[in-house]
Amino acid sequence: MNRNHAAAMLISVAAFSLSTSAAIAQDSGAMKSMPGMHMDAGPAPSGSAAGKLGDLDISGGYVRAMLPGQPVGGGYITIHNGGKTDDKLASVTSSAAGKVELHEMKMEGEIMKMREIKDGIAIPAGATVTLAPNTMHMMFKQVKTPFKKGGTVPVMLMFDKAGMVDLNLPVVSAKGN
Ligand SMILES: [Cu+2]
Repeated sequence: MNRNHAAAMLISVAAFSLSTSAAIAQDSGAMKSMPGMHMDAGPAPSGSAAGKLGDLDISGGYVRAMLPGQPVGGGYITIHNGGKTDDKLASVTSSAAGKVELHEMKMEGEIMKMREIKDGIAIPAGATVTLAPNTMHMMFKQVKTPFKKGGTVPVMLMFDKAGMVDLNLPVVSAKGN
């Protein structure tokens, strides 16, 4: 894992606590059948965003530059839950996009398909969950200004237990470096 602690300067942590939903425990099996979840997609590019929120260590956050005509942007991040309680990445918002969805890639026959993960991404106690090319990603829709290499994209990650955290994700090349 490539962690750049200089990137931590970009981060502010908001320590709000969200009320706990009774439904969380039932939802944690959502990612069980993800074939690509443990695929090694290589290290995150240098300069990627990192932060800490309660028991969660966040690292490797970045988005890819958008190619001309590309309607949506993709973002990636790694979340480690060092605590004893399961958590869940419930949603992501960004002032740079009308909405941000959580997506997973899945092989259907020989075709890689993308679909929305509607009930959030489980971050079990002790686990490290990586959103990386070919597994899962943040999908930015209704992007206001196409992501350009060298820029940053602000996001707010909302977790069921840990609360929310603001990160500025650096924009790397469309190829991911
Ligand atoms: Cu997608």
